Amino acid sequence: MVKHGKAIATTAYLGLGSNEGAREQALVKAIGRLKIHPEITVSAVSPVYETDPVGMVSSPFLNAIAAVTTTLTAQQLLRVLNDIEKSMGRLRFQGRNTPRVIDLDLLLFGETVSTSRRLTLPHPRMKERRFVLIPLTDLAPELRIPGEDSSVAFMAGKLAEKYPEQGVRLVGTLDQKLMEPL
Ligand code: PH2
Ligand code: MG
Ligand code: MG
Repeated sequence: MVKHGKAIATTAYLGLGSNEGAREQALVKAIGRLKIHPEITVSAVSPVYETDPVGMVSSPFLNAIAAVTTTLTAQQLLRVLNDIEKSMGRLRFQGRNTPRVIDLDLLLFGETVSTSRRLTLPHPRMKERRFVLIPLTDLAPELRIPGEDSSVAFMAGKLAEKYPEQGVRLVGTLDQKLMEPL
């Protein structure tokens, strides 16, 4: 977005998931593709967790969260995420909740609250997902999701009681792998 010649940067949080193939490599590759985008800066990447599938039957996921700043609009950023998914072999026609080499979800875009056919912000299911709120807490414990009264750290704690079946196990960080050439 360009206003009066100055680019306005927004902080966005992205959910990364993989439950098929070389899962960790897929996360690293996706982050690499975000990093090389001229209008996206990856400011932080959470630790990686292995998580039990929620709402689908599959082998476990690896999940992480990336914080980015971007001068793109939310719609443009979503388009970039979908393009990266496609470039990494994600097949859209397989439909919702099928195994995927990479899933990139736009969770939060600044304070934006919106409902459109293609994009709902904040992400409508993030509040019910330990695999989202736990890594998000690692990055920004005091963050408040627009429309919520409590911090993501507090909400993540509540989910442990509500959904004990949503197993989330810390694997480690991608720091070393993210420094290697693409
Ligand atoms: N993504 C889904 C549905 N279920 N479960 C886990 N553990 N991790 C995910 O990333 C995930 C899921 C839809 O995108
Ligand atoms: Mg998803
Ligand atoms: Mg998705």
